Amino acid sequence: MGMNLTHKIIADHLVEGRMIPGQEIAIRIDQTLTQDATGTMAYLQFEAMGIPRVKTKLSVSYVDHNMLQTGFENADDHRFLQTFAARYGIYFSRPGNGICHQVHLERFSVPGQTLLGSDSHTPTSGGAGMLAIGAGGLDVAVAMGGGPFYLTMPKVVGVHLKGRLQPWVAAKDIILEMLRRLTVKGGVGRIFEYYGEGIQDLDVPARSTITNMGAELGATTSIFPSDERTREYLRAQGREHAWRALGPDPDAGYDEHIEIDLNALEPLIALPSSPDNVVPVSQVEGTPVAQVCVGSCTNSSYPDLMKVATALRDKTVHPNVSLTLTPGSKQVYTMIATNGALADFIRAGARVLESACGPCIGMGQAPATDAVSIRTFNRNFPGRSGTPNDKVYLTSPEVAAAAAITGVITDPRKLGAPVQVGIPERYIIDDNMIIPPSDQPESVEILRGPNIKPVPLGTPPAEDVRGEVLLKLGDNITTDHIMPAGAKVLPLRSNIPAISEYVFVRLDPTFPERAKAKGGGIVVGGANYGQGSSREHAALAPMYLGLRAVIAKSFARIHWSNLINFGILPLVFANEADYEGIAQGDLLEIVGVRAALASGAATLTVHNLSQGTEFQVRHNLTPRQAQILLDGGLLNHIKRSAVASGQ
Ligand code: MIC
Ligand code: SF4
Repeated sequence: MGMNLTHKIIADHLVEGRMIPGQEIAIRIDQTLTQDATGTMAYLQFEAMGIPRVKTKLSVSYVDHNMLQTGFENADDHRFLQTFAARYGIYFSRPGNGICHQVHLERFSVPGQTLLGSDSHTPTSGGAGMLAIGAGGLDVAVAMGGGPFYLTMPKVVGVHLKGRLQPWVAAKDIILEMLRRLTVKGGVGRIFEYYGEGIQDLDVPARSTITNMGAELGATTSIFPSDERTREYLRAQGREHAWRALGPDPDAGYDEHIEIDLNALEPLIALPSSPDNVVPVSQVEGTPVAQVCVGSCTNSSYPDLMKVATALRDKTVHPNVSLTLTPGSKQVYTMIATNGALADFIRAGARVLESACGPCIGMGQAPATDAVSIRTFNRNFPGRSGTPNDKVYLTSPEVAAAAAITGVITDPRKLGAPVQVGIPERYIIDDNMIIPPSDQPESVEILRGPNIKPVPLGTPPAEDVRGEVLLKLGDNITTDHIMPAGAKVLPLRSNIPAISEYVFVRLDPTFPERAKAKGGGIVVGGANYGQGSSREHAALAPMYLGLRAVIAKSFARIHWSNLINFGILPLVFANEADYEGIAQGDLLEIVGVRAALASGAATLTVHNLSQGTEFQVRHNLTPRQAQILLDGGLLNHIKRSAVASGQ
């Protein structure tokens, strides 16, 4: 049996382990990316490692999240990031240049290379045949220092796209269909590799919509082959030299199979408040809409925006609708400004925002109370827009355009002849907003504002870990629940003591105060705990409040690694039924933690001292991860290893 593309790229980069699903492997990382909301911590951690210059082929620092400057914090952070990049050999994409994933795809993606990014939507570049993975900032810092990236070898799922997309049906509908079938936890421990005749109709931006939102499946990543469509895209980007043909062998095998018949696919929509709550648009047609937001790293490419602009031409946005536009990059923005499509948006009444994440991460444009917001984004987790009890729906740009015009959810097939827009022959290329690293790094002074506080370190666990159950939660808890983002909280990303005051506040405003009063404690969760973003703040800030362990039915990949990196024990119920026997406020004692981690024993006993019961949990850690926890987190572990090896 031949090899699939995923296995080929992993085999090319494998430094430890074997490609057996479920086993830990380590891969070499060619490129890294960070964004500002996770970048400051990642770079502070890189600095703590004492490495003078990044060792990757390419590292890029983007500024795209923290764009509202309502105080000094964000601007200070941007200045820190710019000076840090100049000093340590990192390219700096200035604020205004665009969303990290869109810009990276355009200007830096290289088929067959590996990319590690401190943002969960890093798989966007998988649309151009990269193995692109999202991770916590500390893992990215290690990769910048030349260290490998450790991950659990995923199963590779072959996704066969059969047939052809029908008019008004978009790449977004393919990934919404995947979410409808598999749910937000269906991709955990998996990489989705797309193939089949149906991929021929998808240009690279369309493919990247799919790989981007594969993050919502919980997948490790998603990937398309590098073929003539990839070549055409790289050529239009003036980078044909980066292209090489790369795909699965004709007789490639996959661990699992999925087939989607594009002929039968129709426009889909994710209802509030989970990306897998997917139904056909026709089912909710007529629902009044108050806001439409076009943009985000999922759907803000040139073809996406041109489709909306064309639909809006000579029309006015419905009087009850506020339409916002966030172009994905300066390149896309310049293109629509040059060809007149921006004027179509403005004339129609769109509120044109800067090229950044914007409303996707609650940086402004929170919708009105009880108002339906239609977004071309990838996440509609509760409250993420900034409005409590928000009603955010996720759709393709086509469906968004239809709603903006009619004021109600509308099947775009009713708009008449479909708008056909592909990628241009040649994009407008001008990298003037990407600053290369300094050639005199010693002379660069790193500027730190008062918002930038040192990274707190974890502490090694006691032999018996005792703590109160501070919260008992259900399934699919997101990192937006654990560590909210938005305009108020995001500026504190470089200041863990300050941001820790917001841990879990959307679920329970008393959490930070209770955690501090009790000297920390334990959280109990359901399945897929910690899904969503890569933000390590969802581990770091709880660690700062004294959280020692999370006991859950299962964990999302990135958050699980982040918990380990910051010395919080991620434990799963040996018997899920034991979840029922725990109440919030119970006092738990996990016995023999150090001994179990050191000996490799996978099962630990937990005494519920309040209920007088006991149950078993498992830690699922490799010996390497167990040692990280014994040392009180990855930074401590790196320091100890350096001391031990005399470096
Ligand atoms: C997100 O979409 O949730 C974010 C904001 O981009 C996060 C990163 C962060 O929290 O800074 C992500 O996806 O990893
Ligand atoms: Fe930015 Fe939204 Fe993409 Fe996250 S999902 S990187 S917030 S545009």
